[in-house]
Amino acid sequence: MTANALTIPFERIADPAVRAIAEKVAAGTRLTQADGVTLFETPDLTGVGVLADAVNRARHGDRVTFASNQHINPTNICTLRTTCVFCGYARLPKEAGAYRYTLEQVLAEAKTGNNGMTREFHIVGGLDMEAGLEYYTRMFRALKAELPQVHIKALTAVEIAHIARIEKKPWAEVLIALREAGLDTMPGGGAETFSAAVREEIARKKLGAADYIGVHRTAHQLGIRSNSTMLYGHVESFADRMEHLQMLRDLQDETGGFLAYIPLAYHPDDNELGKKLGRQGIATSGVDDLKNLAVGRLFLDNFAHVKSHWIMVTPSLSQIALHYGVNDLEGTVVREKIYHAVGATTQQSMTLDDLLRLIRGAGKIPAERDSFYNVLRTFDAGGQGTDGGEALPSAVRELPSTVGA
Ligand code: V47
Ligand code: SF4
Repeated sequence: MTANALTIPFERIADPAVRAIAEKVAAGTRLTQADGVTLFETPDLTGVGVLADAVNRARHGDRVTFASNQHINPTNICTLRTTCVFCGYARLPKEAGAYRYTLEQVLAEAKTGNNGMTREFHIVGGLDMEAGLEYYTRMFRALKAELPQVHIKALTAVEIAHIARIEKKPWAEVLIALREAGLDTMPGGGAETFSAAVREEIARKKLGAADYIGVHRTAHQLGIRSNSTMLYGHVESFADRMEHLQMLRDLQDETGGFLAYIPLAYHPDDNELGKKLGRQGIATSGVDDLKNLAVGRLFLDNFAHVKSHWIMVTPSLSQIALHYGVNDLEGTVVREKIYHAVGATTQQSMTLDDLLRLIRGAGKIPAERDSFYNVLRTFDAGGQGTDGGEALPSAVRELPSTVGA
């Protein structure tokens, strides 16, 4: 789905090693893991950026999409609370601050966000022994009964494997039951960094890389599409990052089931790993954030969408990232909890006006999308949405300018 011809401004690439990679991109040759390491190592950030931008423009032109979504975190109780040392969100069952929403609480929260205009619920939580298949199937059925138009993107591969273990059922059976109850797609969380040595250090006991890939493969085979992530900026090496991206690219070659890639910047506050690394208050660098997005765009040549998560890297950096290969922004998220538990100081939601200003400020054209990345409406310079060709529900035509809480 190429929108434009690929035009690489070679004259803006200073480092000969990056130029050599640009030649490969121009020739349609796939990048290797070693190429990815070179892109991470080079001081030529601009060179990496213009290359990723050229590839992104060829696919998407100047269009930048976003979705109107709402995060719901139904439980923070998690059996891995003491071994995922980078996580500040989880609690043990009897620990202060532990919570598990009742069905009524989930429904109440679902109805509060976005003035009723939410198109997607993003539902993730801890590995809670009391939150099995019944807890989630009842939740999804009730959400679909109350808000049938809302897409349910829920449960990471790690949560699916946890439910399967509790229920003593294969992953496929769990996924089929959840889909029957209303699950539409899966988020990409839980991947962290796939390297076994890194996992041993930051996420001991967590589902391993092969099983993370295995759950996504099973979902894709059942027709359930999913996202993919990588947590970066902790103890991993550039080679670890590239091994991770290789596994994602390989599965995408096999199934084509991934919708998007979202690199997640590690936040060091209020978690054991941040203390151990002496990194309290020191988040990832802007250069590394941009490199992760750009390398994702260049190496994952079989992924259509690369998303920047403004909650994690700030809206300002996400805006700049629109010139480093990014074509999608995490949307009008309502009440994000997970990153705010570990030091994210960004706001917890963004209004539609703010999002439009941010995208236009980068010289791009904002467009609202659905959860499968179909464009619903494109915004012209005057701020009004124009239909993307499909019939839109009347509620969308009347979307208020403030969609955040
Ligand atoms: O897997 C936990 C990350 C993830 C920290 O699929 C942390 O559309 C940084 O995956 N610093 C869950 N990150 C969230 C997630 C996600 C987010 C937005 C969109 C999508 C999508 C998926 O949050 C976890 C973990 O990698 N996380 N702790 C931390 N200290
Ligand atoms: Fe639990 Fe996920 Fe936090 Fe690990 S990252 S402790 S699995 S909530």
